[in-house]
Amino acid sequence: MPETIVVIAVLAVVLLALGVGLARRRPVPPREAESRAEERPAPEAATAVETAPAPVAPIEEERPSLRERLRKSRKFLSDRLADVLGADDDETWEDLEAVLIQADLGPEVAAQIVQDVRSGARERRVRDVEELRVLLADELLSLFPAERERTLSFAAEPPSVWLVVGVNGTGKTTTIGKLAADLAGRGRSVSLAAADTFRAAADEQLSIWAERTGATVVKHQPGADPGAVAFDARASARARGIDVLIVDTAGRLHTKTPLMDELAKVRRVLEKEGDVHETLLVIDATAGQNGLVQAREFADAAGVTGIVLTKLDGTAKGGIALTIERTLGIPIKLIGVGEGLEDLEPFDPKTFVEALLS
Ligand SMILES: Nc1nc2c(ncn2[C@@H]2O[C@H](COP(=O)(O)OP(=O)(O)OP(=O)(O)O)[C@@H](O)[C@H]2O)c(=O)[nH]1
Ligand SMILES: [Mg+2]
Repeated sequence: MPETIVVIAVLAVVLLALGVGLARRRPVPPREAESRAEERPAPEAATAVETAPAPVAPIEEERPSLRERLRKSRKFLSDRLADVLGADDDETWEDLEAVLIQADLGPEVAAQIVQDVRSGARERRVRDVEELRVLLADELLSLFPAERERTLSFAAEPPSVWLVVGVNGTGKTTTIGKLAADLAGRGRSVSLAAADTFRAAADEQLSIWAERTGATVVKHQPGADPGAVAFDARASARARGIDVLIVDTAGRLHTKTPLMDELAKVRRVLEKEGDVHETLLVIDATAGQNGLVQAREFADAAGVTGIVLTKLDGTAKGGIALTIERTLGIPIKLIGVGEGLEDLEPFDPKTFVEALLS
């Protein structure tokens, strides 16, 4: 009898979880103007294309809110703000500057913010910690221009081609999996190009994501030319009328010139047959100020159109987002807040700043 109750309880939890998984679909907002691609003959045999079964609704627990996921960053700032904003003396403001620098805002940006908040506080005779928090939130928000485009670009005529780049281990392949899941949920067909031919298990990892999301994978032999994989994947995507092709690339140090040249070549090869609609640079938020250096180098080599800031769930330092936007003017488009399929969020500056300071 107790076994029956346990079985019923387990079934109930599974059904509930399935219901939650199916009911919830979060946005990676598209900007789109598209039509179907003309049908072309299938690509030649050199390219291996794997087709995976249709996606299965994930079974998972109720997700914590973004605010909860940014708990570490939030706690870091808010704890210190309470200490710091007690008195209006030079030391207090220097302490606030130090807190912002610790949160990865970068010294120049932090100094500017503190100067502006301080003069704003004086003008408005603000004494209350809460009011100061609002002033600070406004200042931080002003670093993200409202007109900056944060949605992902789609081609007028499929396939849309998105190239994903970044240093080793930042979360490129995981982000691609999450993007594929989101697109599949919107009824888009997705193909993934395994242009990381450097690491032996890279294409297997991509194939696992493809299986989970119903995408196809185009791959060559290990060690093959990544440009050739990307080129074939584009041809294959067009021939098959795929909506979005996402190209995975090997992690590479932004300081290694030959590797950065290789990336520039992948892009050039892709562009032989049409536009690259997004070049997404994946940055690990825990890398701190190094993220700024990475962004600069990758932007030079591959023409980055947007940044995906990952692992924000695991760091006390979200400030690099503000520094990159302010210094390089490249929009943060998405944030990664966990390792699961659904842990990708569109970046919304207001929500982000509120989550950091609330
Ligand atoms: N906590 C957390 N972990 C993440 C996030 N994104 C990726 N990861 C983890 O980071 C690790 C590396 O992820 P990958 O997707 O393999 O990174 P990559 O950039 O493709 O790595 P290389 O191809 O080797 O350069 C994995 O353990 C992921 O689960 C995130 O938003 N939050
Ligand atoms: Mg990878």
